[in-house]
Amino acid sequence: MPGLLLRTLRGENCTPRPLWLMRQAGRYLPEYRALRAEKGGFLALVYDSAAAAEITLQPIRRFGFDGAILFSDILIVPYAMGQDLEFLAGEGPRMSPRLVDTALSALHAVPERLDPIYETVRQVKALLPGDKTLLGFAGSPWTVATYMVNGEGSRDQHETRAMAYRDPAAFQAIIDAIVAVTIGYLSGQILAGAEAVQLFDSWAGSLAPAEFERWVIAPNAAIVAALKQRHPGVPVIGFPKGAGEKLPAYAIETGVDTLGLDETIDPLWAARTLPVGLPVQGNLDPLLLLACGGELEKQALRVLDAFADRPHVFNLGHGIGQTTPLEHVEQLLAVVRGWRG
Ligand code: 1CP
Repeated sequence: MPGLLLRTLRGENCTPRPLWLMRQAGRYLPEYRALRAEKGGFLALVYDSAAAAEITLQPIRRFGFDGAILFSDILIVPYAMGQDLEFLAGEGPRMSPRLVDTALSALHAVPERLDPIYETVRQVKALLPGDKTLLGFAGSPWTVATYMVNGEGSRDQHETRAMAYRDPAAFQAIIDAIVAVTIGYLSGQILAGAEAVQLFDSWAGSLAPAEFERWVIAPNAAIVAALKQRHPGVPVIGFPKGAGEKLPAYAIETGVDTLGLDETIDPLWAARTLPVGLPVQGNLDPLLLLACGGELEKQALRVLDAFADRPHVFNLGHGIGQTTPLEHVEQLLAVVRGWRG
């Protein structure tokens, strides 16, 4: 029988609630820091399939989470589209050439850069217990485009939003190219063993409503439709961070199976407003895992109670903080595992 997480993503209201944490494989884990120190930089880890598979499995072994998310990054797609990619310690990703000043057609695609990621998926799948769900992922086109255009992260995605207004045809071509590669990439992950996939749209919140329709909803809808055709029955989780009041339109128009909610969303508002029966994922503030104590339990229960009437995957509203004490994760697990509705 499929595990709790996969059943929930398929629309079953399961108790206890399945849980996993965004960025669950990473620097808050001593076993991750040890392997990273041994192997070198982040990209070296991603491209060492055995190491990446081990890192994917570390949080499952330690905490027994219901989902294992592939250890990789959303920027592997632009890397395969021909941009150079580096992760600078303490500063984050740098990509070149930047599409703000170089045409998309100047890039030479290197699709082989996706192959080691599929190998990681195969290795994890071979080792993962059958009641755990293997999650693949990709960035959503808008979020990936913000890095491709600007060459690095930015506070308000200024360069990319400006380009989309200034030259919508050129920007549409970038989005269309990312959509095409992302469909192939997620499909490849599914063929290699991913049982569900998540689309991370971390910067969806920076767009005005008409731009949100065009650059967030439309490309995600295209990806979901293509995946549904190729892999019916494989759930897609959409996580449009910062989408706020645009969430119902996003859920209905993209056709995602499960909607990821960030911590700025009031769970009671979401429970009232989102389509009846739509599975949701989220949305505890990751900062509460630093604070711990009574407030952690109270807020986790508030999230759990709010979504009692629909399928719910417990998660954070965004990635777990690097300095999170492991005991606090244990405390959260006990609260979620103990909840019976
Ligand atoms: O120094 C290190 O150890 C590298 C830090 C790191 C890690 C652990 C980066 C660099 N990426 C990752 C892994 C990662 N990234 C995963 C692995 C699986 C897991 O969740 O455990 C996933 C799903 C991502 C997704 C990702 N990468 C997103 C979307 C989610 C989010 O956090 O908003 C984004 C925006 C990125 C880009 C990226 N990669 C890395 C950094 C530091 C960033 C952010 C850059 C910025 O601030 O703009």
